[in-house]
Amino acid sequence: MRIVSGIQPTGEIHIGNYLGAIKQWISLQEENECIFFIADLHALTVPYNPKELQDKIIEKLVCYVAAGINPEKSIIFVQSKVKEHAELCWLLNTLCPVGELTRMTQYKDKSKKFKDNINAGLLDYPVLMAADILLYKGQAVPVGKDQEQHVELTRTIARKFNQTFGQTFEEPKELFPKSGAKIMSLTDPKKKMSKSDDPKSYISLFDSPENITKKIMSAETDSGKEVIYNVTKKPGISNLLTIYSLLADKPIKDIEKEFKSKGYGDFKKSLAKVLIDYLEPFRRKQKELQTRDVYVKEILEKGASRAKTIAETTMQEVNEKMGLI
Ligand code: AQP
Repeated sequence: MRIVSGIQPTGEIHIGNYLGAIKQWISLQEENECIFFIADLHALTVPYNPKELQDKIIEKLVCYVAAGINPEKSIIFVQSKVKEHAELCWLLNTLCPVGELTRMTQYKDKSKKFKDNINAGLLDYPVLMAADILLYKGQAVPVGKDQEQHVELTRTIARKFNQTFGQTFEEPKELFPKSGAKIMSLTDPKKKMSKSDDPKSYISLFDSPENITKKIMSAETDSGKEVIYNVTKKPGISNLLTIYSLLADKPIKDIEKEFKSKGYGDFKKSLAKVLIDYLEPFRRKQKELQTRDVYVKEILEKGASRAKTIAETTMQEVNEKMGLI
């Protein structure tokens, strides 16, 4: 299968991004043709600082590789380096009703959050995402649950294109992990963990052991003291149990048993240790990559050139079918 997915270079990549998306990418790259990009054009739709953005783009590449994406196996590149993303987005815009875009949950949430900057790019985000996927004729998109609506819209746009201009695109399907498709905020377990929130609400992949311990020990828990999975009654503990189970590779039932006669404090201490141990190799690899600028640039150049070859072929076909010369 051809797999396509990306992450915006906003904030710091957290364990929600990892468990929802990157962890799937790592296993998928073994047997599929994978295309992973840094979605810098998407990041322009919310307020940002241009100098910081440049640093964040490189930071994200380092993060992908440190977390286990293999540049020999997968194509890794920066979205804006392949101009066909923006070009296809424009063409697909002409097929997408505005009404479809105004009903998108992410658009509604972000327009509320950034009241002073409700720009046309924010509204058009899902069409650019459709272009990101269809440009490579992606068949599957490993993402977290929050992106479900956008992949659904990609299918609608692909269908409309095929009906209007002839069969061109396969309708891509979303790939959610069995568990971890929606990791919740540590400070408010009713909200999803998000890069643009307060750093106390997430564990970054490169947080120091001290910070991990602090954040986990002060994570919002629920009344009572039993370590039991119950999303409605105990959303905080259930979220922590999900993280524990995925990182320690243990069923939730076994973790509940282990902490049956212990309280939240012991459970949290143990979870902090699980996180620290799991993320230790990531921190080590990050440090090593930070000293290898040339290698990092090479990955991006090689990735963009491989991506461009596929993108140009699709654009030629799309331009012809749409009547452009
Ligand atoms: N809390 C989450 N649980 C599971 N998966 C998640 N993803 C995001 N949050 C969670 C998945 O991570 C990938 C990259 O996300 P993105 O950079 O495109 O931005 P996002 O979905 O908007 O993520 P954030 O963290 O909330 O970023 P900001 O705050 O910048 O908007 C996607 O596959 C997403 O599903």
